[in-house]
Amino acid sequence: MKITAVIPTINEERTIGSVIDGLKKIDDIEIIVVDTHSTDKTREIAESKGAIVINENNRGYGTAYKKGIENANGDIIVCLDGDNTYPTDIVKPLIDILIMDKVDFISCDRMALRTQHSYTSLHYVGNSVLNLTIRMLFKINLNDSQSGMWIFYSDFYKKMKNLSNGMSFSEDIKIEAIKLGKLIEIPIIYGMRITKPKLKTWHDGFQNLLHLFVKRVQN
Ligand SMILES: Nc1nc2c(ncn2[C@@H]2O[C@H](COP(=O)(O)OP(=O)(O)OP(=O)(O)O)[C@@H](O)[C@H]2O)c(=O)[nH]1
Ligand SMILES: [Mg+2]
Repeated sequence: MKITAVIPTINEERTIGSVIDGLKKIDDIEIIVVDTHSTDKTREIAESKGAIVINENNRGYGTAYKKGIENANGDIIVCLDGDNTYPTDIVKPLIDILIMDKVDFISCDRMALRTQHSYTSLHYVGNSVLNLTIRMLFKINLNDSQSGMWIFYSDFYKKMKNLSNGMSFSEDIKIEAIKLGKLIEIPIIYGMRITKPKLKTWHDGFQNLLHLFVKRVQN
């Protein structure tokens, strides 16, 4: 099966190279970097390492992922950040599990193995509130509703609707996956971000919370 990795980026020059190098340990992997207005060397580094770089002019984490996944040729898609916080070494075993366990979607869980070092108490509380809200509104149990590393079949993704263009894409894709098929969460070791996050913890956290209520009313 052909594998495509999709990585959204804005100014990730310090880390994008390591993420790509880690992913290249998988034979014949296609790596797509969807970049929005980086003013540093993110695009040049990604291209020099053999990734396909797509420019997306419109801001939005979800917008970037939609563009990247649309352009992917893989049967299986791997999604992760360009900040080198998610482990690339685990991608290969996760692909094996996706196939052997006959599931449609794997979401990586940062909570089970979390350390104070890489995942702050504020993030933990925020994530827990969002997990609880999802449980109440959609009757869905997730350990890490905000995780940004997933592995799934491209044909499965094509069935999904109602995916947000913003940071809420991350909760939307899991809710859709559970609605349409079988999702499992697998614990991973989350690393520390060494550069400035694009996420605005309070702003995006509340936005993601509000989004869940709007989604509940609309669906
Ligand atoms: N193309 C594109 N990439 C984005 C956008 N917003 C965020 N990203 C990238 O998406 C990934 C996730 O953003 P992060 O800032 O790491 O968000 P996060 O992981 O929730 O927050 P941290 O835990 O602080 O890292 C990173 O690789 C960003 O560079 C966007 O609007 N467009
Ligand atoms: Mg990140």
